[in-house]
This record gives sequence, structure tokens and C-alpha cells, in this order.
Amino acid sequence: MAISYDKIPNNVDLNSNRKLQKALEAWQPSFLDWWQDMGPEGFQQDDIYLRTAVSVEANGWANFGYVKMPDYRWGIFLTPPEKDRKIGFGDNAEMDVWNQVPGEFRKELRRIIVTQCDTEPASVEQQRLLGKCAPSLYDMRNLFQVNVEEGRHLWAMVHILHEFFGRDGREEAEEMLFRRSGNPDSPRILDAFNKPIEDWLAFFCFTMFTDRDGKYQLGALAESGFDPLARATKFMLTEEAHHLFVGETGVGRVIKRTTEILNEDPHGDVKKHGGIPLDIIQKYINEWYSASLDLFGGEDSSNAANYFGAGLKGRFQEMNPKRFTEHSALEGCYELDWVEEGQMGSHEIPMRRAMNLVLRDAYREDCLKSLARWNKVMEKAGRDERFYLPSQRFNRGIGVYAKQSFDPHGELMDDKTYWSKHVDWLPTHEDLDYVKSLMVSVNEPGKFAGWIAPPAKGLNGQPVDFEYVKFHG
Ligand code: BYC
Ligand code: FE
Ligand code: FE
Repeated sequence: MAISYDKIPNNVDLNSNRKLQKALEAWQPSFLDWWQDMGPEGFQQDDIYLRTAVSVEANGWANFGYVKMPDYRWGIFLTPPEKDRKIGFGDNAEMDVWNQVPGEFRKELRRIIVTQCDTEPASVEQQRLLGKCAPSLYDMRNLFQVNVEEGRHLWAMVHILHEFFGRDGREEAEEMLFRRSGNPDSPRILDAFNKPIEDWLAFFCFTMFTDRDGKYQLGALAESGFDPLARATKFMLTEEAHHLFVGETGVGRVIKRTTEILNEDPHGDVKKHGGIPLDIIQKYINEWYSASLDLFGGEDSSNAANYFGAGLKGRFQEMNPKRFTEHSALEGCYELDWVEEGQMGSHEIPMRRAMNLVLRDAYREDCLKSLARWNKVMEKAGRDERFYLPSQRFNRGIGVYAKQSFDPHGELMDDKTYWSKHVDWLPTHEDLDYVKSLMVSVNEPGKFAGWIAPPAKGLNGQPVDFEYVKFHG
């Protein structure tokens, strides 16, 4: 597919669709205004060593080079269409995929796409102050890489809204630049995208756990029978891998640094040496993992059943025969324990209604792999402590466990005991203040703040002490 480098880089032949081109070119200045207002504060005139998506080829899809963020070439890229692709699952399985919005599912598709789209600018807003206290140029560059790519994901979804949803789509696209993360009057749609991210450990936990929800939701949408959505999300996943890398290795490097301090100081006073104590790291894991579980929606969901039945949203790797051989999900139930009338008891959720849960289980397994790598860091350092993922019942705001008192092992307890102990499980104000107190900007190539270890290697074959950001301000 030919790439066009007009005002808006694209491989969707924007030139041949004047109306769409004009609509997107009209939206572009609003996007840039939003970026100036709500994108990274400061650093807009500096040269950042960034990768830019320039094609959809598996090798060579990205270009690395110095870019000023406002000049970033946010483009619209869909993976090439698969010839004669059929819907893979649900009631419409085996039918041709849709290249236009099927009228009977318009409302559902719009809702899914709007929800997906809204998270992208939200995350940029949440992270906008972090550049000022980056622990190194390497990390600062990674933050901005994630930010510009979330900006591109916004473009990817706005393109679909504009091309396929007419006036409604254009209005939704305007709304994307109007809602604000954490604003009580016009908040972002999903809760985790309204939480403040005020320190770098929170940023790493967010990219580890919340971007990973993105991986699974995008994976489910990449199976969609609405082909433009499947193709857009598939390409978004290419960029997403780096966001997850930033998160996992970021937390891993914090852990590594803490073990160094612990091993140097026989009294193990991590704070005295400006590190982040292991128990605070665990509390951050608990907080961001549980908040991210909420992003999967309710365990028993008629919305999820409808999306699956219609062929709009599948399971993760739905068409991988090692994962699934049966694609109707009309039989079987998901058994789950929850509280009803004060008692824990077993319940059966018909499989289609349990699709959020099925997706979430795949997500949990993926998270556990990262946990195992973090624990390897502990093991290598000769430490006996281990990190864990809390139970899916702990600290939930959505679904059957919402607002109930479960400890991180998933044991139900009375509210009073829960509230007396929750300072041991979730970051306290004191913890947050302490972590914030460590956030100082380190701007010299190859230097790192004292609470985080350097990465094992630099980016794109560059050394760790490469000048990832060149300041002009
Ligand atoms: N917060 O049937 P239910 C990413 C509402 S991340 C607030 O259980 P459903 C990224 C729900 O709206 C990926 N409200 O839920 C990461 C419904 O409300 P109504 C984002 C919530 O619809 C980092 C009610 O509760 N993509 O890309 O099955 C950086 C019952 O809902 C929440 C997507 O999410 C919540 N967490 O599931 C940048 C994919 N959860 O109708 C980017 C698209 C539920 O009763 N979204 N509710 O008023 C979806 O597929 C679904 O909307 C959800 C929710 C899975 C999110
Ligand atoms: Fe994204
Ligand atoms: Fe991401």
C-alpha cells in the first residue's frame, strides 16, 4: 500500500477522499492546540530522539531521528487488508467482514471505538508533568515516545470516527479534545484514566499494567469483523510493545536499585539512601493492577456478550487454534465466586457474558510473566522477598467485587479490619509524598537518579549515555 506524506501521513489513500481529507485537516489544528495545552509541559522546542511510524512493513515500519514534538508526523496507518477475510466468531462467523459500519451494530461499534479512543489522549494528559522530573534523558525520551504514540492512536481512532460515523463521528472527535483527565465536569470515560500520575513509579506501573490492558483490548478489537477497526488496532499493537517494555523494565530497574541499596546497607534503610522501599513498590503494584482490572468491565456483562455475538470484539488471539478452536461460545459457563446476601458463593456466568473475564484472565497471565522477571531480579540480588499480584477481588471499583472488603489474598473481611489494614496494601499519603520527594530531574547524558538503576542497554542500538534529548530552551 502506498504511503502518502501529505499534511497527514497515511496509507488509506486520503487524497482520493476529499471530504474525509478536509474533515481530518480541519481537526488537525485542534489536535495541535490540544497537544500544546495538554501534552507534555515544556520540552516542546527540544529535539527528542523519537521513532516515527512511517509504514506498516514488519521490518522498517519506524524511523528514528531527532524531532521536536509538535513536528511529529502523526499518521494514519492500517495493516493491509487480508484477502477474503471472514468474521471469525459469534453469530455472524464465516460471513464476509464489514468494510462499512453494519447498521444494526452502529451504536455498539461507536461506543467501543469512542471508549478506546478516549483513553489515548487521556494518558497523555495524565503524564504531562513527568518530563520535568525525569530520572534520565533515556527515560525522558521514553516518556515522550509513549506520549506521541498515544497521540497517534488518537489519530487512528479519530480517522475511523470521521470516515465511518458521519456527523456523529465528527462530534465524537471534537469531544476527544474536550474531555480532560481528572476533570470533575468532563472527565475521561474510564476511571483509571482519571487517576493522577504524579511520579515515575506510577508512570512505570501505568505503562506496565494499564497499557497492558490496552494490549488486550486492542488484541480483542484486532479480531473484529469490522475490518477497518481490526486493521487499525493491529498496527497500534506494534507500537504498544515498547510502552509495555518501558513499564516492565522501569519497575524492574527500580527494584534493582533498591536491592543494591539493601545489599550495601546491613540495616536496610532504603529511604536513608534515597531508594524506594520494596513494600512501597508492592503497594504501587497493588494499586495499578487493581485499577487496571477495572478496565475490563463487569465479570458478567451483557455488553460483552453482545459484542462477541455480533462479531465486533473477540477474545485475545481468537483465531489462534492453540488458544481457541470453538468460536461461538454458546455453550459452557464460567464459574466464579462472589458475595450474594452476605455470603461467598459459586455462580455460573454463561460463556458469552463472561468475555470480559476471559480477556482479563489472559491479561493476568501476561502480568504474571513480568512479575516472575521482577522476582528474578530479587533472586539474582540474593534477596528472599518476592513481589506478588493481588487477588482479582482486591480493591475493585467495577464488577461483582466492587466496593467490598477483600484483602490482597482475596479473603473477605469486615470493613473495619479492612480499613485498619489497607495502609499496608495501598500507597498512603506518606508513601506518595516520599516517592514524590525523590523526583528530581537528571538531565546529563548517561546519568540516572539515585532511586533507579540504568537500563541494560540503550535504545535502537545507541549507548545508554546517548544524548536522547537535546535542549534548546
Ligand atoms: N470505568 O457491561 P459492563 C488503552 C461501565 S486501554 C467506568 O461491565 P463493558 C490505553 C460501562 O460503561 C484500552 N465505567 O462493561 C492504555 C457500563 O455502563 P452503563 C481501552 C465502566 O461495556 C494506556 C457499566 O459499567 N479500550 O488503550 O462490557 C494508555 C457496565 O459495564 C468501567 C477499551 O476499553 C470502567 N472501568 O466493558 C493509552 C476497549 N467498566 O452502560 C491507552 C473498548 C465498565 O451501565 N471498551 N463501566 O452506563 C470496551 O470494550 C468496554 O467498554 C469495556 C467495559 C471493556 C471498557
Ligand atoms: Fe494507545
Ligand atoms: Fe500505550
